[in-house]
Amino acid sequence: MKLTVSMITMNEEGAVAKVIGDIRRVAPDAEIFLVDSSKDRTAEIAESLGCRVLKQFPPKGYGPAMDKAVRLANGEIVITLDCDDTYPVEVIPQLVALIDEGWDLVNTSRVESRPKAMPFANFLANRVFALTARLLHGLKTTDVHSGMRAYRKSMIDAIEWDEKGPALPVDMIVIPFRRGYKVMDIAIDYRERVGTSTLQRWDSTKWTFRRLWNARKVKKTR
Ligand SMILES: Nc1nc2c(ncn2[C@@H]2O[C@H](COP(=O)(O)OP(=O)(O)OP(=O)(O)O)[C@@H](O)[C@H]2O)c(=O)[nH]1
Ligand SMILES: [Mg+2]
Repeated sequence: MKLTVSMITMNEEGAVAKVIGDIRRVAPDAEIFLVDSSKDRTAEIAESLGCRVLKQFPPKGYGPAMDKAVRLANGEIVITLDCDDTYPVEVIPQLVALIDEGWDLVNTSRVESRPKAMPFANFLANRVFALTARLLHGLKTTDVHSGMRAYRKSMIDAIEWDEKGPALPVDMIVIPFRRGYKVMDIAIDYRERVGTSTLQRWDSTKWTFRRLWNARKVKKTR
């Protein structure tokens, strides 16, 4: 199996069928894998469309779901994205090509310029988080919270993080970078969400800085 597209889902029945259809159009041979913590029909819809679904209920939060979504993928490449129709699935082939070229992690940045679909405060916060990552770790990125990334699976298998607590996407990019893996950004468009956001601003901000700070302890091998 070459590619897995993994999504974590909580009550995304309004978006899930469209997102799966969009993925299939650009990556017909990919495994589509969902870690689902929904009360609604998200899992049934995904299964009826031929996706693999792992049920995680009651919900454990973003981190424990995302950890399973990447670790239990069968593909040699794992691409993550939110199941809310915000991310451009058309870039999936480009992400795969970049991993094939030798990058270990290709991050997509929503905030190269400010997207209309993102409130200014969120845009600013994202740029400050990314700047902190650059100052503390030397990581050249503009977005440490993107939900859309491609990972080489063998790299995921070699890396550990604490999946409990918010803001796991920070560790999922900073730790591989510190460990010497090849990490790059591409810019993408970011669209208006279908359904309601689960983002908890304060908790996410606090945990973002905590994770950025604590990652200094990860031995630098670059
Ligand atoms: N399985 C699982 N999925 C979750 C959980 N919390 C959020 N999700 C999913 O994770 C993805 C990202 O959540 P969003 O609500 O879009 O949060 P966000 O992307 O940080 O914020 P915005 O997109 O800006 O609203 C979505 O597909 C959600 O359905 C959870 O506890 N368990
Ligand atoms: Mg989202």
